[in-house]
This record gives sequence, C-alpha cells and structure tokens, in this order.
Amino acid sequence: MNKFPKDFYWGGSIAAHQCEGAWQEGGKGPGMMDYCTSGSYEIPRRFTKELEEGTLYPSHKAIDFYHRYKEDIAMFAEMGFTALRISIDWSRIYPQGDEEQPNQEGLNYYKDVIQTLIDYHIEPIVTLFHFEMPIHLVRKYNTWLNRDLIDFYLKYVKTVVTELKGMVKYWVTFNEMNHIDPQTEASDFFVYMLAGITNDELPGNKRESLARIGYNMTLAGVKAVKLIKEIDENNIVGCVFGIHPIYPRDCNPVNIMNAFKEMDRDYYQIDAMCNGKFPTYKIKEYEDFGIQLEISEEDAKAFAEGKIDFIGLNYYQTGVAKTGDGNEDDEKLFGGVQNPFLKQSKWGWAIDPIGLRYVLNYTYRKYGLPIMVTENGIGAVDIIENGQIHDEYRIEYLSAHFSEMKKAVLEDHVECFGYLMWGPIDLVSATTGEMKKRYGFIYVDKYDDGTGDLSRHRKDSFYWYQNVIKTQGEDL
Ligand code: BGP
Repeated sequence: MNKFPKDFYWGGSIAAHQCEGAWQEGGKGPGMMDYCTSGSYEIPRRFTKELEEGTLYPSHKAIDFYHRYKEDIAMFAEMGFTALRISIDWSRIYPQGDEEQPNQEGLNYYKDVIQTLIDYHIEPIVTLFHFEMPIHLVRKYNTWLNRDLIDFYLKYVKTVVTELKGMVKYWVTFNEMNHIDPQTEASDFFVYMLAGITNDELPGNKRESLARIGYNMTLAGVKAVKLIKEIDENNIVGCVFGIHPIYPRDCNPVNIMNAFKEMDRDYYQIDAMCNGKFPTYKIKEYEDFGIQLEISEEDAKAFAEGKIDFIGLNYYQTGVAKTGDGNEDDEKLFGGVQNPFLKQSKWGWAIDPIGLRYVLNYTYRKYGLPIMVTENGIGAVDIIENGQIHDEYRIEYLSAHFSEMKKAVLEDHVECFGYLMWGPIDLVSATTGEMKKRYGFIYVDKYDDGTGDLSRHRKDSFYWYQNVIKTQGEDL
C-alpha cells in the first residue's frame, strides 16, 4: 500500500497578517505587524514606531482575504482540501488588548470564515497567535516582559474559544515562538514578530529580556491548553514550532556536539509543553548567564496541567552548525553555514526533503505525540503568461518532500496525521514582506509596489496537488 491513511489531513496554512488586509476595517485595532515595512532578501524589513508617509506596510492590504475568503476557500475546496490552518488576529477581537468587551464584528468575521470551511467539509485548524498582537499591549504594558500579558492573552483565548465552541476542534496556542532564546540569532527578527520590539529596544540585560519573553509566552501557552479544554473537553490543543534541524559540519565530535547544542535550542519549549515542567537544564543555563527565573508553585502547576495534545511542525530547511573556528563567511539568515550537498531556494533556504523525514522521526521519537506538518513549501518567483503559471519547480519540491513524509508515515510509523502546505495562495512573506516570494498553488495578481488587480489564477501545481489529495498521495 503506497497511500497515506484515509483520514490523513491534506490542506494548507495561512496567517491573518499575511493575507487579510483590511487593517482598519471591522473594528480592528493596529497590530504589531501593521508597523512592519516591506523588505527583500537584501533589505531587511523595518519596524517603525509611527507609520511613515509613502512607506509600504504590506499587512495593510495584503491579498484582501478579508473580503475574498469565500472565493479563496472555494478554490481550496476545489483542490480537495480537508483542512485549513488560519490564524485569528487578536487585534480584531480586542483592538487594544486591554478592553473589557470584545469586538463582536471581529468575532462574527471569523465565525463566518469557519462556517464557510465547515460547509466545504474542511477542518479548521485555528492558531491563536501568529504575530498579530495589538500594538497597544507593547506600548502600554511592555509586551511579554510583563506577566499581565498572560492574562490579556487568556482573556482573548477564552473569548474566541467560547464563541467558536463546537465549530473548531483543533487549536494552536502559538506559532513558532520557539525561536525566542537568548542564544539564537533568529531571535533578532523573531523577537519583533513575537513581542513587537526590536532586539535593540530590549530593556536592560538583553539576554534576560529574551529569556523572560520566552518563559512568559511558554507559560501563557500551557495555561491556554487547560483553559481551552475546560471550555470544551473535545478540543484538541497543540502548539506550532519552527524546527530547523542542524547537521554537523563533519564527523569531528566537536562539531557533532556543536550541532546538537544548536538544534536543541529549538526544543526547550516543546520540552516544557510536553513534559509537564519547564526544563531544569534551561533554568540552569539561564543562571549561568546571570538570569534568575523564579518558577512559582502556581507556574509549576500550570506546566503540569497544560500538556499539549499534538505537535505542529513547521519545516522549511536544514542548516549546518557553525564550527566556531572563524572560517564561516557563508553564514545565513538563520545562522549556520551552507550545506554543499543541497541546493537552495532563491532566498537561500536549503532544499532538503530528507530533512523532513529526519525531523518527523526525531520529534516523534522524542515525545511520542501525534504530529501535524503545519507549514512547508518553497518561496519562488513565478511568471504568469496568458493566465498560466508553469511552476514545475514547486511540484518537484513538494513531490520530493511528500515522498520522504510518506516514508516517515508508512515505513518509520511516525504518527503524522496531516500536511498543511504553507501559503496555498500567494501571500505576503513574513521575513521579507515581499509578494515576489510566492508559495501558492493559487497565483495572486499583486506586486511588491502594491499594484495588481488581486485576481486569482490556478498554477500548474494547483492541479497536481488536487491529484495528490485525490489519490491519497499515491501519485506524486
Ligand atoms: C514561518 C512563518 C510563516 C511564513 C513562513 C515562510 O516562519 O510561520 O508566517 O511566512 O515562515 O516564511 P517567509 O514568508 O518569510 O518566506
């Protein structure tokens, strides 16, 4: 048998700030990403304190999913999707974050999006935080450095989960907050997307601030698990982690150890959410840096009671660990060096299908929890000619990844219960703010200068994925 199980979920993942637009409609307040400019591979995105005249902020209009979701979901259904991961924009529900009453218009909007999915028999997988926090919580309360944020987050979670009770079963507490760590270079960019301040603005001891942000968010995550299950015991709650396996440069034991250490940093929050306690090794590591994190009895109880049910895995690439020998001019955005055995995307991300099989096995054997691939895909430049897009490079990428995922499921017996391709419709890139970096099966007529008529077009990969789903992954 060469097929994925019948109940394996096939679909895609999108995030509110990258697709919705309508940033000032429906009672929405300004969110962190509404202050993030466009950028490119060469020019980093900027986070401005105020909105600058004449500067493009891609989240403001994005691909206008807010007004076109019915058309877009109909196309996902045409491909045969059985699941779609969306995110709820916190700033649509509590525009400032600290109000008493939620914005009913925002709740109604998501109710309708989800009802549309249900009507097409598409399972909604709902992420509660995908970089969309009200900016007011950053400015007035000092973001996740302040433990009050945990209560604001829980109030928002309670409102949303109660409103959508019976409609949504799969919940995701946070997207990729595991990149926050005092030692990861990725923190530089991710600290803004997760906490709304740049690395330079972190107060006092920067390492301590990062540790505190990571800790408070992890605590908020486990508290949310308990809350979501109290609202409905049928709810299944997970968290999504961005995992970037790190290979050693060679078999020198020193390099093996370096690689292990680097890769391990992506896992401390999964440890905290699966093992029922914030890892002691992390607390001690912080102490080595002079950082004291007190874990109160109440916090310890929250970790014990808030274990997740499944792991969401975002996988794009693997990296090679630095050796620390100073011979590393080829450093990449997320640290590490280029792997000479792998090709890279135009944005320098190593293409490694076997890495997917590896990370599925590694993570499953570490925790024994069901895993869903919640993001994977390739950002590429697509050319549209006479309404057609021949994206054989995307098909090649996905086909190779599906073959390896199939081995993980059928040969290695990893309990992987679904695959959600990142950006099934072209949307704004999170790290660069570009439209040019396209992931979709559906092309959107929108360009980096903000022009485009927003019309949607089926790429060749659209029909290919449709057939993959129809044949349960037999025809790749
Ligand atoms: C992940 C984020 C997504 C998405 C993806 C691809 O880290 O969860 O939001 O954007 O990366 O990255 P990019 O859009 O920069 O190509």
